[in-house]
Formats: sequence, structure tokens, C-alpha cells
Amino acid sequence: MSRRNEEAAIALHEIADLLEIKGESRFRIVAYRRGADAIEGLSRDVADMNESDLVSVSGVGKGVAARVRELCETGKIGALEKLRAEVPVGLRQMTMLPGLGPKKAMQLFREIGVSSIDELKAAAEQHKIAEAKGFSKKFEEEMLEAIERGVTAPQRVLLARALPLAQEMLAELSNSDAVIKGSYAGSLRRMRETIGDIDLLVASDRPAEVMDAFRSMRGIATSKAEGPTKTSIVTTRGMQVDLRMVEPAVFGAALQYFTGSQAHNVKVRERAVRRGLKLSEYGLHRVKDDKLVASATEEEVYAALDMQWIPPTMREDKGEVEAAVAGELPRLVELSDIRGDLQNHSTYSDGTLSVRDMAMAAAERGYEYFALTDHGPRLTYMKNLGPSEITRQRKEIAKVNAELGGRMLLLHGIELNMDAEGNLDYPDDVLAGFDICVASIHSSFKAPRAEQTRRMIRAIENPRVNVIGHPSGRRLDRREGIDFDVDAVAKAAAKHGVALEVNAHPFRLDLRDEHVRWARQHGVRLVISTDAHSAGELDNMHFGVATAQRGWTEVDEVINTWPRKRLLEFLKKKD
Ligand code: DGT
Ligand code: CA
Ligand code: CA
Ligand code: ZN
Repeated sequence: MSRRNEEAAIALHEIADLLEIKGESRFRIVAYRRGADAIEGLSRDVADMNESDLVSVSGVGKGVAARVRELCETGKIGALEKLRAEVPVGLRQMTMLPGLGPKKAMQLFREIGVSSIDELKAAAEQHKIAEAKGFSKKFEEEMLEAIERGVTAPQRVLLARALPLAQEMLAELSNSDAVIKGSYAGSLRRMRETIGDIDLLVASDRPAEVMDAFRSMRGIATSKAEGPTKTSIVTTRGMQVDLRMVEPAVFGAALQYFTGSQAHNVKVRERAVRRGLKLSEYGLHRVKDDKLVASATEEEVYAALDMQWIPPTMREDKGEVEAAVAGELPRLVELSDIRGDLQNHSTYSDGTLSVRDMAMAAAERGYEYFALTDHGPRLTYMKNLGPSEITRQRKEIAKVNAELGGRMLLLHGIELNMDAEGNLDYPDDVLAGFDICVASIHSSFKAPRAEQTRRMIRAIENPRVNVIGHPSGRRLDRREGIDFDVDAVAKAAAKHGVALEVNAHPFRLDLRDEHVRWARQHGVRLVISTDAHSAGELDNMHFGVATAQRGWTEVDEVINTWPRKRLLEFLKKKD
């Protein structure tokens, strides 16, 4: 995504956040959030679009378009500046306390003027909250408790929001020739689905210069130096970023240390100790004479401990240290192994691009095959594939295939909806006409575990179903997934030649990492799909790959790493 688009999306989300704190109308808040999502999904650079181009994007209204133009032209959005001035940063942090949402925080600010967690604590201790209109003694006690537990509720942000921010900051820092090397570390490098704070690591012999450059970046609300080589900032959206500076010679050891996880590091350090070594962010040293054994690269550090280098996505102390010592780490699936994308949408349902444009965007990414899987007619609340649309789309696909001349194979698929019993949108003979059938859950999320499991197995047993799409149906931004028996579903899927999807959309990441690992025990095949509704979303593939890696997935288990011929045989299901 272009930096302009990213910047615009972040600004629009911030407007929405601030409007929410101010208690403005849902309608306005949702309009900004939809606009931000639409711009994040655009393949065009917003800087090259005029107001009417912008308005023609689905999800972007006039107000949002005007704000985006203003940002591109002036580098600022007046309305956002005004909101920032109205809502203190401390107030935004207050909204993260459990039990204190945006509405109550704003009310306290208006009633008694508290605008930070410290002020809130002081007010509670002086019983000013219990006396304020609309608040109780009980609430005051709850607030004190929450603050004392040290809890600002774990306000974790989605991987897909933290990653571009970290990359952008590193890119900006790299403009300075004081920076020799840089990387992000922590949970972000491990590609966890949510990130507590961003950890940046920079190798430099002029740390003070780097620290100054860092603290004077755009979009920073507060910053505090913590010693000569460490500084922390909080962005205007409330995300904390820690920057640590190390000498170039110990970059590898520091990267290993700050990548974590803590549990992984504990295991690795124990191994060091048993061998008369000491591992820290400054390197691997021999205990008896303090001689430096390894520090420049991570590879050297792990090698000096007589173990394989471990991919960051595996560093969670889930058996990876033992496997690396035995030399038995799996050969994980990687982005470069992916040969196609098997769940995607066009304007036949809720996608933003035509069949041809979507196919060309996929072909540009070098794929060997690509499936369009627009929604079936059970999703009545949107455009969908009724019988006449199926015919029309099939013809269009044939035409695009002729144009592609074999460079990429465009498959005609459909995303079906399981009803509460696991029945699908069309009978067998209609489904037989598709190259690939994905069956997913879009409703009845609350049914009990046994029913959900039965429902999914019923769909798996349908002889035309090839893939179970986003199996749990969760949305990291809004709802938990269904409760289902992963073992039973994976066993049935393996038996019937159905692949379980690892949906790469950063709001889904579904199957999730732990379920991937669990399901794999049953020999089930996986498919990593972006579920793209725009060209830009095709680039989410790496999030799915990382999720599969976190579940220890090997290349051969993933059907969209297979050559075309093998894939087509799998889709024919001659089991
Ligand atoms: P997060 O930020 O909650 O998503 O998770 P992490 O893993 O990024 O945790 P964070 O930011 O507290 O620390 C980054 C890494 O640095 C962590 O994974 C391991 C290492 N680390 C930081 N502080 C300590 C510590 O006190 N002890 C140990 N063993 N490791 C630490
Ligand atoms: Ca972190
Ligand atoms: Ca940190
Ligand atoms: Zn879906």
C-alpha cells in the first residue's frame, strides 16, 4: 500500500476514535471507519486521485473524500487537529481502563476535569468521582482497583495496523546515516495476531542522534527517554513504540533477545547455562572468562548453542527449542511458496473490482491459478450469485482465461453459506459446475459446540465442497468465533479431501495459529487465502502465511503451494 493511503487510513481511524470519545453519532464514526477501510484496500495511490475519483470508491463518502484531499494537499486535516486539541492524550489512555469506556471518560473530563490516569487516581482518592453527577462510590472503587492492578486493559492492536507503522518508522529512521541496521522485534516480528507495543531495534554508533530523529517524527503524542540508548513514544493513536539502540557488533544478540518471546528466551538461556555460557542482549559469553562467543547475527548465536536457527514465528516455547536442538525443525511454508489464491470476490458479490480486473491484479502477482468465489444466494443482504449470474460470470471467466492464454488459470468458484444444519445454497448438480466450492459460516455464531461441529461436518461430507472458509467465523475487530471441535472437524476434512482455510485477512486470521497446529495433527490439508475484495487485499497473503507458520505448517500441507495439475486433481476429489 502506498504511504499516502496508509497515512490517510490512519488519520481517518483517528478521527473516528476521537469522535467516539466525544460521543458523536454512530453514523459519522462508521462513515470514517468505512472510509479508512476502503482506502486501505485501494490499489491506487490516493495522492493521484481527485475528489470525484475518491467518491467513486465504494465506502468513501463526500466528507471522507474531502478530508483525504486536504491531507494530500496540505499534509494535515483541520478537523483532526481540532479534535486532537479537544481530546487530551491522557484521556485517550483513560478509555483503555477496564470499565471506563469513551463515553464515561469524556463525562468525567467534562464534569470534574480529569484528563489522565494519574488525575483520575487522585480524584478517586479524594472521592471526587463518587460525588460527580452520574457516578457512584462503587464505580470509584472499581476505578482505583483497575489503576492499582496496573491495568490499562491490554489494549492490543491488530498486527496489520502495527506492521506498516513499524515499517514506516524504520524507513524514516534509515534516512539518517547514523543508522547502520534496523529491525522490528517483539511480538510483531513473531507475527502475533495482536501487538501490545512495537519494539524497534537499531544498530548505531551515534545513538543520541537516532533518538532525536525518532522523537521528532510525525504522529507522536508523547515521548520519554529512558537512558542513553532507550526511548519510548506513544503515537497519536495511543500505540507505544520502544526504540533501543545497540552497537552494530551485538545486533544479532539484541535482536534475538528483543524478539522474544520471553518464554522462548528462558528456554534458550537455560541451554546456554548448561553449556557454561551466558546469553543476554549483549551477546553469548563464556561464563568462566567472559569471552564473547557470538553476537553479530542471530544465526551465529543459535549455531553457537548447537541448534538450528528458529524462525521468529515459532518462538513461543511450544517445542521449537527442543526441535531445533534435535535438528528437526519443520520446513515452514513461506510466501514465495504460494502459487495462487483460492478465495476472492468480484463485483458479482461484495468485491470492488470486475472479474477481469481482479484476475489481472492476481496475474500481476505472478500466480499460476486464482479463484473467484463470490457469495452464494443465501447471503440475501448483498449482491450474490443467482442462477443467471452464475451463467454470466462463467462466460466472463472463459473469456478472461482466453485472454490470459494459460499464463494464469482463472477458476470459477463460489463461497457457499452453511445454514444452521450445514445445508448449502445449491443442490449437487449446480455445485458440480464450479471448479471450487468454499463453504463458510456467516450466521448462527452462537449455537452450542456440538451443533456447530455437526453443522461443519455436514458441509464437509457434501461431495462438492473443497474448502471450509474462515472456519471459526471470528472477526478480531468485532466478534469471537464459533465454538467447535477442531479435532472432529479436522478429521472429517482429512477423510473427505476437504481443505481447511487459513484466511489471511488481518481481521480474521482464521483458522488461528493454535487451531492450525491442532488441526494438522490429523493430516488435514490447508489452503491460505486472502478473501480479497479489492486488489490491495491480495497483498494480505503474508499474514496468512505467518499464521500458518505459527501453527508449524510445512509447504506440502498447503494446497495452494502445489503445481496446477496437482491442485486440480485435489479439487476433483476422487477420494
Ligand atoms: P507484546 O508487546 O505484549 O505484544 O509482546 P512482546 O513479546 O513484544 O513483549 P515486550 O514488548 O514486553 O518485549 C519484547 C521482547 O523483549 C520480549 O518478547 C522478550 C524481551 N524482553 C523484554 N523484557 C524482558 C524481560 O524482562 N525479561 C526477558 N526475559 N525478556 C524480556
Ligand atoms: Ca512488544
Ligand atoms: Ca516493548
Ligand atoms: Zn466469507
